[in-house]
Amino acid sequence: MDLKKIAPLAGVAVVSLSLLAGCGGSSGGSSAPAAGGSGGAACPLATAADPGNSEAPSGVPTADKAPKLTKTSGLTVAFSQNASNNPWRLAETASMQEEASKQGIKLTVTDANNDQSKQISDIKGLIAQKPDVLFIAPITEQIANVVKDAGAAGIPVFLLDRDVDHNVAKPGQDFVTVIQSDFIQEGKRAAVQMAAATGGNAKIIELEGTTGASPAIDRKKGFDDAIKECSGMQVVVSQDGDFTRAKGQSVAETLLQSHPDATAIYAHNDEMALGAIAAVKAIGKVPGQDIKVVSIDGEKDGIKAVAAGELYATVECSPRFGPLAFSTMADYAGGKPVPTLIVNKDQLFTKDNAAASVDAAY
Ligand code: GYE
Repeated sequence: MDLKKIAPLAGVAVVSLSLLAGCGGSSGGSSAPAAGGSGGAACPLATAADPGNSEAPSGVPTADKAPKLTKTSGLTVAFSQNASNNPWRLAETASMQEEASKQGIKLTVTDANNDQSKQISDIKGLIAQKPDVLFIAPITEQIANVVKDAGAAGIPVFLLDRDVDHNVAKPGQDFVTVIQSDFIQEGKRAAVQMAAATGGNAKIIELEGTTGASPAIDRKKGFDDAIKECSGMQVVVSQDGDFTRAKGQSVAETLLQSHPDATAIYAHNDEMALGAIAAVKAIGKVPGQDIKVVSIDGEKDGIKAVAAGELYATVECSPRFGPLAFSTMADYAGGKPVPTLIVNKDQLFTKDNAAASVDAAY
């Protein structure tokens, strides 16, 4: 959630939104004692506690100008999913379907196969069907125009897990709200784990999520900004791995070759981290020892890799949107004020809780 993207509606002071900048939690790193490895500069992050979730955003406007939802029963609801190529996406779709069926709501789901132009045509097709409500998990911020089209057609749109460009589609106006994790904070939490893993001395390969996707933009910002506190930590190269295991593996293979001095990998999701771990093994190095890996999501295979010591930590980003998505929709239908930004709370998986967390994971 980048401050720049929060379009202040109707005179809401930007200053009140500055709490969103990702400095939440109880214990930051700045007052922690200096650490640092062999001869490296002091790195306060290396001994900092997990900063935890950011504070709940305050001063967020409510969705007053978006299309209204007056129907409370017999709703037709559609969900434009951007891909089904990883456990996270499958868990999100399943969570939406479970909640819809619990409530006796028929949910139409489209799958864009990780293709932006397909998602745009999927949404155009759904607009033509005139559903009462449209949930969208945007592939990138660039699909804002078609989000705006849905709003202009009078359909209340709820964005799930990723945002769109607010210069084009205005929250609370063109769409009702976006429900997501605080990705900047996730990047910051990952940075603290990386500093702990490496003693604050690391040459890092960064595997970015899909270019233009809001979690890729914000996870990069949160991490890169946080490690500025530690001169011994540098991102030596950063490249798009498209949030997939296969691309994560092939990009990591190339970057490990071109940067043989790399000692760590920060991946914007577990799938890319798991691909990267395979790439590390392929060059005869030991993940968790020669190359420390940190990522985000908390999928089952990721948590297993933490338990096995191959992944140092994974910051949770929950895909289980169903209950909150449908309760937010019900609030909106019932005329309750709905904020234009709703932020999930997430935990952290480390070697201390990984084994015990595997069974409940997706
Ligand atoms: O981390 C990733 C998925 O948008 C928050 O997208 C989501 C991200 C999630 O493909 O694994």
